[in-house]
Amino acid sequence: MATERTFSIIKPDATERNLTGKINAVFEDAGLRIVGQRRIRMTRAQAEQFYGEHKERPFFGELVEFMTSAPVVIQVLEGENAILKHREVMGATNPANAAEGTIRKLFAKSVGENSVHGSDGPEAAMREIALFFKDEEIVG
Ligand code: 3AN
Repeated sequence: MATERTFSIIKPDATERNLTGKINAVFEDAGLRIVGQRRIRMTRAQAEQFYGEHKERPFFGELVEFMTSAPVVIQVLEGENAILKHREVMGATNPANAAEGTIRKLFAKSVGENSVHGSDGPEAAMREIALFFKDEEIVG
């Protein structure tokens, strides 16, 4: 298995409820190392670009509003098989379908306000990391 990096966002519904530390503990307990991290207020332009693949979906406007409504914590996570491991600990997009013990089962409020984002594959991970981090901000 290869060491991988993936991109993570702790979303507004989670930062507003002071859940950053609890979510980071889940990542670290799963063997994911936080090698880059910054708290930002996402701009509308950043959110629209980041979620560009969903722009025709009915929830796009709501998603951009939500992601810009409060600070988010953007992260680069590193570890063996990090992309899949991260998706596993996040749980299903809709918390109603998320497995016991996953972050979305524990914390998500709804399918939209679902506490965390994680890249869905190696290409997305590279693209998403490059959108938000300079190389020197990632210290492995
Ligand atoms: P995931 O984040 O699990 O990869 P995607 O890529 O299908 O899920 O969706 C991206 C984001 O869009 C989700 N994290 C969620 O915030 C939002 N979203 C997805 N489906 C819906 C929906 N039916 N209603 C509202 N927001 C949604």
